[in-house]
Amino acid sequence: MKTVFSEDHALRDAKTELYGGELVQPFERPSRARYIVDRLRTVELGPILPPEDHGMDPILAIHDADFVTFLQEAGEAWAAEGYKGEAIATCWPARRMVQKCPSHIDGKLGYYALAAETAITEGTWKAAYASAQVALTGADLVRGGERGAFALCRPPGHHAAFDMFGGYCFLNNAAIAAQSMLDHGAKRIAILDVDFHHGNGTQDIFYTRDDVFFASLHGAPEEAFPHFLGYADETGTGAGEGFTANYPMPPDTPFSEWRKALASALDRIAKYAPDALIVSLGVDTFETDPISFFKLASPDFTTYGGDIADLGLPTLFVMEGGYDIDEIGLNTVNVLEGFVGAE
Ligand code: OKP
Ligand code: ZN
Repeated sequence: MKTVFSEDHALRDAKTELYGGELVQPFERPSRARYIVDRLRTVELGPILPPEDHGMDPILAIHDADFVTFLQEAGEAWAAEGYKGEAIATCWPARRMVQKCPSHIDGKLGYYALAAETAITEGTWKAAYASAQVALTGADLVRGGERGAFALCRPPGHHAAFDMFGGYCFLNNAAIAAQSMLDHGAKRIAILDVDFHHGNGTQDIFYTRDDVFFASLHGAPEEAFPHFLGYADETGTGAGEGFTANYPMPPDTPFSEWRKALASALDRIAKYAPDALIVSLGVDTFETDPISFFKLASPDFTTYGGDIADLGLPTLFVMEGGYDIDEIGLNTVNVLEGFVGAE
């Protein structure tokens, strides 16, 4: 299987994340990608290719232009304010307040942020742009006839919506890849989100549409970030009614239970009969992930890679989360090896 990867990911290197009331080293850090690349090389999964530049159009096909401009300029505007730390949101247009974008950087951050943990820093835009290009190049590979491909995206994307960033995400790489496939002739695309966290951004982007089926397996919103989306009764609206499927699960969910939810999601996807599948691949379902609460073991990742392969669809894996960094290479590549081994 081919991997697409950009060294520009390393430009996303925030020093701080607001966590537990402290500013800590971000869980989402450059070494995550390095460990995955190391493992890809160790098992010789296949060539690792740089992305091709697809420009801004496919990004603007998914995201609000003013939001994208904000992402490009926020770091600078924050520094110009004379603030000493990294740019984080501290106020929001909450219930019964005006949903209008202010001009001050503090207001802009609150307007476009869905959470406060994610700082925008100097190199963030360049890394997010490269990450989207990695996903687009992966989409090209699958469109060009590859049975499977791996877009090693970093930063991740599934929390990013039309005009919101947060949860370590800025641009929605999986959504950008899906739209690119549709714009090149696909009729229907399915997105399967197996990251521990609900893919709120992806769901929101396609919620009213019937040309993208979205299924997510995740920690229940009562207990897990992003807390305000991902309930089982969210199934789509308008033309999109019935084209979203959510599988929220409680703390300590073991692989046996998780796999039942996967089987149900795969069954729904098979019935949808998409032209291709995009997997939002997060391995934070791992039993020792520091910020998550499912109980998958390393061999389980191989097993479910095989389950996904059994669908028989052209499949693009797009990297999302996973924070037990010592094991992130093993767990991620296990999924890909499970997929390849079942072909
Ligand atoms: C990004 B991805 C837990 C706080 C969670 C944000 C997590 C973002 C996850 N106490 N903070 O989906 O892996
Ligand atoms: Zn996650």
